[in-house]
Amino acid sequence: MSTVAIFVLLAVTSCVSHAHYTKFPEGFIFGVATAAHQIEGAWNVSGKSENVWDHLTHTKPWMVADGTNGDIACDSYNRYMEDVEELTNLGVDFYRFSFSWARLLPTGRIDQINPEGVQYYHNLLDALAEKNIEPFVTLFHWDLPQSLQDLGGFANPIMVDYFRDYADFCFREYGDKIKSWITFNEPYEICEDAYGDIKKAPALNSHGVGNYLCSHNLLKAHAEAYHLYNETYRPKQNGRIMISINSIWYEPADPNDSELVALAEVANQFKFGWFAHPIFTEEGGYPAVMVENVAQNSRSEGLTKPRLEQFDDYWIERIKGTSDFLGINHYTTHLVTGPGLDPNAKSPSWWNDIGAITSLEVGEPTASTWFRVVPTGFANLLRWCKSSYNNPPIYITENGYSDRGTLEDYDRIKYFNDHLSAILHVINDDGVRVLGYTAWTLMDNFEWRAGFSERFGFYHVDITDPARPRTAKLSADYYKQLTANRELPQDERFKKPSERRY
Ligand code: GBH
Repeated sequence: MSTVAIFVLLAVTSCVSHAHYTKFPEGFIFGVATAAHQIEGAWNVSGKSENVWDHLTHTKPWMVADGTNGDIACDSYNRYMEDVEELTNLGVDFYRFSFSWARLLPTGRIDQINPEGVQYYHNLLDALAEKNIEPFVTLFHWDLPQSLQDLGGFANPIMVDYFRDYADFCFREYGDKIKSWITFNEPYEICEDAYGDIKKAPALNSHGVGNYLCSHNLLKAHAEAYHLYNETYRPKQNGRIMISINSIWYEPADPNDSELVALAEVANQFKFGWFAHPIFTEEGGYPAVMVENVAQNSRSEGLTKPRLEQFDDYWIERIKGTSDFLGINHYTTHLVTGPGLDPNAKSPSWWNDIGAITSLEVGEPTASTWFRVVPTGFANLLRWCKSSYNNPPIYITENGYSDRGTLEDYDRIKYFNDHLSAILHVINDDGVRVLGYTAWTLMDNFEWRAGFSERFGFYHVDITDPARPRTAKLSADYYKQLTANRELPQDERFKKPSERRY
């Protein structure tokens, strides 16, 4: 073979293996997300009752890094027309936002409906319709009415009924305006961070116990809402309904170490599989390794029954297949470095039930301690979802980057670009069915226990000013160009000055 031929061959193969995709497929949709408690404010006006985040931030203000809370937040309750203007500027196809349960149903039950709260979401939906922005509505993004928490919240099986009633109300009231529903945002974060730990409200710290009670009831509540929609509302309203599961993706620190590879798989089953396996597999129920590990640990703790109860056949069948799409929230990847008990883990706990040591020593840091930038992990997660869950249709329902709020947010742009590029790769090279992408988030907002100290927005929000002025960051321009051309923006001005070619 001549030198020229070899050169051509190399060029072609390298082209194939490192293809640089920029264009999104026909029909791929782009959106942006927020959550009620993080943006609305108006925490105690117009009939809204107290939710678990109001309660936590008012009774234990020191639990939020900068002492802020959601009392006013971005004031979206009063300024939703500004939100819509920003969405219009970004050129998004859809807006993912959440309903505040305590604003719609102040008792948490359907015995009291708050007309002002109901009107608020109608106004927002109508304003979106006017701009041709499709709503994707999350029913539950962490802000449980405190009165239901006082009954045990998701640790109490009655929540299955209460959540179904709340969903029923929302489908009936808004179903002709909303074609895309998300039941729960990040069930892991609800159950593990809020019931099993103190990372989220109500911060119960019932490690290894409350977290598993929660998952049991939450999965049933999700399934009941799905069936209700599917049987009663879908025939008339013609929409779709899904769940959004967050992944911290676990990679083995050494991909050639088979023990670490197996352990990372266990960690992914505990993290993502905990909620995905019951819904998205043929087999249904919790992942086998989870059931086994918890049963074994529970026995050695002297318990008479496992801390994680198994679903019976009725519930296995009832929960299976209850999501039209796999909704994935993704931010970061952690490394599994070895077997053993994490010295910081409580006992018993979800962590100890996994039995792995992890590390964050990978990728560039962000403003959040839990968060490093690892786009390759995102691609691996998506391929794993394809193979683990029989190639489901996928929506990325959150993905975004935290800094301290700079307007020239080149690192955020790079994060979006690298993660969008990972999506194009897995679509084109691996046949993963990603249908849409949601950036987190429209504007800097109340980042839970981090308050306003970590900022994820396309728009900067000045929280020292009562008017909450919003200023577009450079990333807003980037996203606008992306949605306009449906391809990765090539403009040099989106690169750091030092990295520009001219
Ligand atoms: C999402 O959660 C949420 O859906 C969204 O509301 C949020 O604003 C966004 O991400 C950005 O964080 O106590 O330091 O260990 C993402 C997953 C999991 C991120 C728990 C923060 C714990 C922080 N979250 N995590 S820490």
